[in-house]
Amino acid sequence: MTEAAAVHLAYADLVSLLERIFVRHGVSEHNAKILAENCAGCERDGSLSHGIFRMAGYVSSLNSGWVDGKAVPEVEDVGPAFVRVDAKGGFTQPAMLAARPLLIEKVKANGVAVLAIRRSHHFSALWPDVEPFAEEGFVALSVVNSMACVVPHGGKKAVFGTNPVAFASPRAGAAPFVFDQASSAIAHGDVQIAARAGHDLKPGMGVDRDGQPTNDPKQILDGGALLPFGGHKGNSIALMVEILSAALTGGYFSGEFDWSGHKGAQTPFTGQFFIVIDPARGGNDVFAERVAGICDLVLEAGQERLPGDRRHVTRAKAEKDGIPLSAENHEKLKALAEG
Ligand code: NDP
Ligand code: PYC
Repeated sequence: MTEAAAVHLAYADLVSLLERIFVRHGVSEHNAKILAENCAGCERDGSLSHGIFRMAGYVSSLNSGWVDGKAVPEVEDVGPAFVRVDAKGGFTQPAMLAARPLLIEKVKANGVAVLAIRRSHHFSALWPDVEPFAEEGFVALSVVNSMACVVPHGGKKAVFGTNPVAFASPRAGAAPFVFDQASSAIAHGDVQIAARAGHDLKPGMGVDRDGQPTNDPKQILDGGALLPFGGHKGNSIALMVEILSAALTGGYFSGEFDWSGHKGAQTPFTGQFFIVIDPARGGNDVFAERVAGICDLVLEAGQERLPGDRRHVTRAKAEKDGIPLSAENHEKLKALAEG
């Protein structure tokens, strides 16, 4: 948040405000609680591209009839280590939570299990999906594809979504090690935020509608596209995410779904994939200590901080002082809840 914060809300108060917005716009109370906790958690941790900034988009998608806020996911037990979920056109977070007990049961029984969610909408950061697994002692990796806005390396047409990958591992003596990153050079949400603020992007993030490099976020949003991070290497990760999140789950590729009949739709209708591992099966009794060890080595070698550190510092401050919101954003949320 760049402007001075006029309001500091306790996490529980922000959750309750967001819950009211979701329910008012057609989300079941069960799903609204899950989505509100997810979104408030992003805001609390300073994941601002997926915090309250996204509420107008959630509402717009719900109002357009594109996403079913009342969807009840169907969990299928399809193998000793394989769980599938049909999210039935709803959000992925309730689908994941519906499958979680069976998934954990399978991880405990087999040492590893996968979860494939299809026909689902994901409009948030990915770290809230994996961090809780690591807090329970498991290693987790998740990927989700989104909407076509990334041109393949050397290509001309957007094929990939911004396709993030998130990974979480227990770490002795500290919060789990977690990273969560788009496979595009920048998340689409951050391009929107830069466009709104009138800031240019760093070079190498996107192209305009003619495929020419541009640093102007508005040109990227107006018919242009993003680039994968790291050239051909990020490109392969984006492609892997499409394969795991869509081909494997039975969901749509990022360029495959047609939302043109739903004016205002913003939430990508794709799939999400998880691998969850019980590290105890690795036969290493000091797994979490080893993770802490390699993290320490990285810091001793000169890396300023580890992924997740910024979030935890922001979270601790928000837990002490409340979650900072500008007066304007607070008013906008209240209007969405009441108007
Ligand atoms: P960032 O580039 O901001 O951060 C990526 C990761 O790198 C984070 O784990 C971050 O940790 C870490 N990091 C950042 N700077 C440093 C540093 N200097 N040293 C060490 N680690 C660092 O994220 P992205 O822009 O790639 O993605 C933003 C969000 O957008 C993600 O949460 C992602 O899930 C979400 N997203 C969601 C999509 C969807 O379809 N739902 C699509 C694309 C993106 P920290 O958080 O502590 O800064
Ligand atoms: O920020 O790239 C993004 C994004 C896409 C879908 C949800 N967030």
